[in-house]
Amino acid sequence: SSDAGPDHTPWPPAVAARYRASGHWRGQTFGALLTSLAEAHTDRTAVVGERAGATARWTFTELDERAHRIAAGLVELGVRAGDRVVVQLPNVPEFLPAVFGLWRVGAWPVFALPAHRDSELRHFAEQSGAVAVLTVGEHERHDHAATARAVAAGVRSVRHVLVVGSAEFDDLAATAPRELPDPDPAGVAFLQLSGGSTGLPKLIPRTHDDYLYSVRESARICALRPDSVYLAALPVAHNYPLSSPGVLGALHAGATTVLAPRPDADTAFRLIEAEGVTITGVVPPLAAAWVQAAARTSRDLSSLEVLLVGGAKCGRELAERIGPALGCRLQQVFGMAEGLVCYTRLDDPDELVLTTQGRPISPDDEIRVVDPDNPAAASTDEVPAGEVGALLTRGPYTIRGYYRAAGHNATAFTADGFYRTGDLVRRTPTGHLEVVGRAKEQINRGGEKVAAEEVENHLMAHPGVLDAAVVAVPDEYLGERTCAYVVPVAGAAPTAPELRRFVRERGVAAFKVPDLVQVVEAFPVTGVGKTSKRELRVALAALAKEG
Ligand code: J2J
Repeated sequence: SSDAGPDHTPWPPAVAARYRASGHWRGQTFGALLTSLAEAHTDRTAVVGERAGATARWTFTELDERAHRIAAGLVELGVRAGDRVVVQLPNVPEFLPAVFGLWRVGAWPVFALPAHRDSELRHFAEQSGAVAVLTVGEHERHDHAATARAVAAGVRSVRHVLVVGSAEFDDLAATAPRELPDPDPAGVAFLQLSGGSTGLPKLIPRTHDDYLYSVRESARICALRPDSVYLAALPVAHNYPLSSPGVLGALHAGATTVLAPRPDADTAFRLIEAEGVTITGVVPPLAAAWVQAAARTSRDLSSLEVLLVGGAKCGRELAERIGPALGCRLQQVFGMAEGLVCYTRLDDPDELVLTTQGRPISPDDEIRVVDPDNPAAASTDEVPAGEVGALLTRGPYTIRGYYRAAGHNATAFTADGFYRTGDLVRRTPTGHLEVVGRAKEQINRGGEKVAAEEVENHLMAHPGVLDAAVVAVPDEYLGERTCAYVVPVAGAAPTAPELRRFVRERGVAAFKVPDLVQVVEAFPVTGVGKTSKRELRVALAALAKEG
């Protein structure tokens, strides 16, 4: 790509010094953290998870030991500090020792989601220059190992495919532990994925120092204690169940993490009852499904104290039903893999908990609500207090730039280092944020993010498609779904099912396949001749009215 420039953008040295002086950044790596957790919590249960019909129940000591062995095995394989490894693991217990093993080596996990397919994994491997892909075999009727091998065959840097559950992986995980130098805590620890709005997902470089700060504070804000039990219901590689407070917050507190193989109410309620789960996090559609299921469940959910809801807007109606239906406290969370995470506090007045998406983790999270009509607004272009504007942020755990994306960074960040979140918010006098909309070209499909341009590019690869525009349609269950407007080339007549199949067969996550397809003769245009997505949304709303 044209994105020449430094691989990533560190915080300015004076700012970094400030974050260290205030105790946010403590110079600890994830590997060192696990060592100290194992010393403090030895025989307490760290992780409970299921794979291939068997339940694993590992103590902190066992988790630490497994991570040491995997680290040694990776080194013997030739994986080195600074190498990138695409990790595509569903909620299997091996996720934790494998990721901590990589961290001990100083290798960087690149966190793919289980839903990602060939085209996304290839992009992550290419963009990061990954040396290996770590995955599972068959999962939810998809052969992940085969996908990983296809990626390895197509991307030169990829030398190894490691499959959890295979004899090779078992051997690697049985390697004798060895001393390894601790990586630089100020250095990159892993690459997260952006929800994206342009083209393919961007990679987000997070450091040990910055991420551990957000994890530590999240655990405190969510009141995690050693006797807490956190249920990871969502795919654990995602930033939310990983760190808000997520499995890392639970580990940090010496609590137990339970990995749900699936997020449905049957599975989750079974685990809540069996493991005495005290806290978990879901997206709004899942919260709605759990609320419904709770009315007729025979499971005992009385251990549940807190339900986090975030990833997409939780409307007031749903928010009000959660406490009564599930017998727990609602905690809203508004976060992003780029950094900033906001929580309603457990002792906030109900009104704030029901109507806002929380306030930032850190007193040093800087928030600016700026002119929403100017995509290039500076951090000084603030709207009057209490009005809606575009959210900009910078702080001790928000990145200053995407990985290997200098060109994109020029518009995604302000000159003074604020990240343009693309979210439209209003700020209350208490400093809480209410998310009221979005200025970015992204569809939020019940928490799963779809970059309009990525799907448009897939559609435009079809020989019968001249132009494509993907927009959000309001949806009662998911909040939003995707609608692809398509202009055919002269003489072609691609049908909706054909186009949906075409996108799916290009190897993309199922949630990116357009829910609706409308074939039209031309797009409405704006004054300067650009496709008017606003008018397309209006047209869709009219269509929906006609029923
Ligand atoms: C409205 N929009 C929200 C909310 C995220 C914790 C929780 C969520 C994420 C996440 C995360 C929202 N109401 N409560 O990383 O650590 C939308 C916004 C935001 C984008 C980020 C975490 N919570 N959103 O969802 O990187 O548009 O992270 O900018 O996937 O999700 O998406 P993502």
